[in-house]
Amino acid sequence: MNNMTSDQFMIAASVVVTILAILFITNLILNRKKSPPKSLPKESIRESLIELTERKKQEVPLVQKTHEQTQVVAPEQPVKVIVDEKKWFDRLKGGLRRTHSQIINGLDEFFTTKSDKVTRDQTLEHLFEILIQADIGVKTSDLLVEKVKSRLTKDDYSDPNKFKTILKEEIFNILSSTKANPKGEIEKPMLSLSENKVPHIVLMVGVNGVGKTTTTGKLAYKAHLRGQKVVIGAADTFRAAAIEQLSVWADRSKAHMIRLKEGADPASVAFETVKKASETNADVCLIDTAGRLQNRQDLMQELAKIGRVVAKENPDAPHEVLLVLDATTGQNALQQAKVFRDVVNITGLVLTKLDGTAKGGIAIAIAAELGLPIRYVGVGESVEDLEIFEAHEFVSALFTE
Ligand SMILES: Nc1nc2c(ncn2[C@@H]2O[C@H](COP(=O)(O)OP(=O)(O)O)[C@@H](O)[C@H]2O)c(=O)[nH]1
Ligand SMILES: [Mg+2]
Repeated sequence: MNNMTSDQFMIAASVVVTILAILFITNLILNRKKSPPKSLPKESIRESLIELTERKKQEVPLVQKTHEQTQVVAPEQPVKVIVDEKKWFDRLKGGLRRTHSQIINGLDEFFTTKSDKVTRDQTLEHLFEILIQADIGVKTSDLLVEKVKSRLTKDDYSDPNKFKTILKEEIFNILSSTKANPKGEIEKPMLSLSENKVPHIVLMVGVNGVGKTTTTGKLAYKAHLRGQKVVIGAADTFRAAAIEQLSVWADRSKAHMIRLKEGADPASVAFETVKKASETNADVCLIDTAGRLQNRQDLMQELAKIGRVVAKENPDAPHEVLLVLDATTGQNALQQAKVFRDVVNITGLVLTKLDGTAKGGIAIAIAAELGLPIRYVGVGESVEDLEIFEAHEFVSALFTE
């Protein structure tokens, strides 16, 4: 009896332990299902994104502090000229691949994984986050979200294609609203030169490393291919290597290049260049300037001086002042544009290195916030990787699979 009781006790104890274990495991599973997704509250995501965007603006110095800190391409690095037959649209599309992925794949992913419980406001909030991550900036992302919201019907909220179509149209509207330069002229820079504008004088400005010299070289080569006579000025006199880098392009473009010794006054180079262009009836005159200046005051003085001496030789000049911006610096490029705009009369922008970034949305922020026309976009180092910016082409390349 005693034995029986002991066995029964053992059986009862194991049953109790098993039941407790089952209850414990079930409780664990239920709790996990009930617990909310590990995400920040809505406001906090938005705030942290805004804070991150603001912080990034400050990451890259506006102007380089010292010349030793700078990285300029080595002159011995071969200049890529003709690579293959790939059409410009494919190059642009390839260059924008990462930005495309950021925006379009981001939207697709959201729509395929979102549950029915996601509200319309949450959907719009998610769109905002995607736009911010593509460096469209807080102001322009808000603007786009508002536009999208005002055009969507209730049923559209579960249709990613509706979002994409409206977004594409609104981005196109922003990018195409900056067509004319401040003088309202030169729709196609350097292609539609009028008789009284010859030589067409272009000043290239921007901080160090953004791609000024490369762009000057590419523009010179393109002008040469069109049969135009080009004179180039190496007004970045900080380093002999920078002058050599430009001379490689000048040789390829059969262009005459004005160079003075390292450390010479950049304004003297600019003056000689414009003079030479006039004397030799050149069609195009490109002046490459330095980006590594100590501070805003230096920048202002140097660019103002260059402007003055150029105007002395030709009162209409410079006909174009192209500010070169590196798309990989995102929001900082916007800051640079604001500073240069205060210093010099920028007529257009060149946005380089779109191939190296998922933040190509900066093009949209720049167009929306500054209203300055983007003249050229660069998607690589070879000459075919730079072309005239066309809003419809850019938007198609960005949205096409
Ligand atoms: N990936 C890529 N690199 C570029 C582009 N444009 C210029 N670069 C590179 O950026 C670096 C700096 O260019 P550089 O013309 O010397 O800049 P600068 O200091 O403004 O004159 C060089 O290595 C260029 O080859 C572009 O559109 N895409
Ligand atoms: Mg340079």
